[in-house]
Amino acid sequence: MIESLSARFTHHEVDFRLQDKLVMIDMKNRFGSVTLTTHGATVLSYKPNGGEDVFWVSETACYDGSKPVRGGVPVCWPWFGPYNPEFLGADATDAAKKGHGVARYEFWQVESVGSVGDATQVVMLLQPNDSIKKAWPHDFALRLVVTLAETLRLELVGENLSDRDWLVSEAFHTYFRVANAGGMPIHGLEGVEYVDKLKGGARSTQQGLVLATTPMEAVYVHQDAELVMDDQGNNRKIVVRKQNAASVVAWNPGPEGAKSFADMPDADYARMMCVETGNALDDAYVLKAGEKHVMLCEISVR
Ligand code: TA6
Repeated sequence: MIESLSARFTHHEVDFRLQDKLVMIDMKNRFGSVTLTTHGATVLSYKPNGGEDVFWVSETACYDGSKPVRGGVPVCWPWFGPYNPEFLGADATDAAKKGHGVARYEFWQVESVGSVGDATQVVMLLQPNDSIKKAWPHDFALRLVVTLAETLRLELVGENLSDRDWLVSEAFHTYFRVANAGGMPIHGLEGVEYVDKLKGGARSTQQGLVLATTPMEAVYVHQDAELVMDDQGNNRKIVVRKQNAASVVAWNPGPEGAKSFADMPDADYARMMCVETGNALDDAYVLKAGEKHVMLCEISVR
């Protein structure tokens, strides 16, 4: 497996290796390094040159393919959150078992590896298989384009190759590694409408600067401004820019939530913060038959 990938996709800045049962793809150039796995096309590490990892990954994550690796940037598609029959699944019982869509549970193919100017780029491709068809019986092509340059660019390209329109919701479910989640300022959400999942879905408008709490679960909608996490303990600001992604989900499981996850150390809720960018709730959109949608998330550190 590793030998054939290395032979097919020879590039001086890209290596393949196994970690437990999962194929890892290491990208390294003058801007830094990135690691992703073919399982779920989940990016697990991003180290801007000489810096600390931007992403948190659980030390007790599963690397046998039995469940998504907890951490990094899980790809949620073609639905975000619990399955909703409105999303057009065939077998609701099967789809209901796949929280956050089908994509993060599947092994993706490497489609291409190359240089784009000074940047290194890997393109991952997911196409329907028997497991996917049970929950999502519509023809599609889903690509994740990972580009390592001065920033890390993630583009999720969803193509509706079926003959009917779909309602799609999606997200990069990004787990950021931070020194202290509780109280961390998150700039860019001031004045934005949000749904507070910890208050039964109550809707409010964000008054002033967001200071993260542990736990927290807030879905900000119709938002397109740049986000800045002030990761003071690591003496850095993590910047997230996005295109065609109108929602931001700020999630932290808190101490009780962390304890409920077998694949998360109990104390780690304090060292991670999910600031997810995508299209959820009000921002779900219709992807018409034959159309394509490109969602961009660009991450950098200053
Ligand atoms: O994005 C927040 C959330 O939907 C939470 O409700 C929690 O379920 C989290 O995602 C993690 O979900 P997972 O299925 O990866 O355990």
